[in-house]
Amino acid sequence: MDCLFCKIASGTIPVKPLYEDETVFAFADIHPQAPVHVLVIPKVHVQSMAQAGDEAMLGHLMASAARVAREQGLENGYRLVLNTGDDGGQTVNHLHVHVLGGRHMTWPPG
Ligand code: IU
Repeated sequence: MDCLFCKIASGTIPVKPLYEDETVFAFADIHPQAPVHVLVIPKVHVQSMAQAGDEAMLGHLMASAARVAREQGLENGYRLVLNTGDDGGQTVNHLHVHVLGGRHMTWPPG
């Protein structure tokens, strides 16, 4: 499958891991929107939350995002974002959690 994030997760495209275990991979976003901007992805290909049915995988993905936030020193808070589909602003069709922090976030999102 021609999926950029699958290639990153498998090491076909070498990217420095900020966290990695058997099922997830975390790396710095190439266009950071905050002082800390990390993407946490499942190693298995899932297009988006709309296709995600594996609750154990989703639970581990979210726990890993919180772990990354902790390890990045975001003790003052952070934002987790899962853009889903066209209206959600998703541009890469491999499920990913944005971990954003290091500045105060505003609401509503754009
Ligand atoms: P989105 O939620 O699908 O819009 O987020 C995709 C993110 O992937 C976005 O923040 C990009 O900057 C990021 N990204 C990346 O880190 N490396 C890449 O090679 C590509 C996109 I293409």
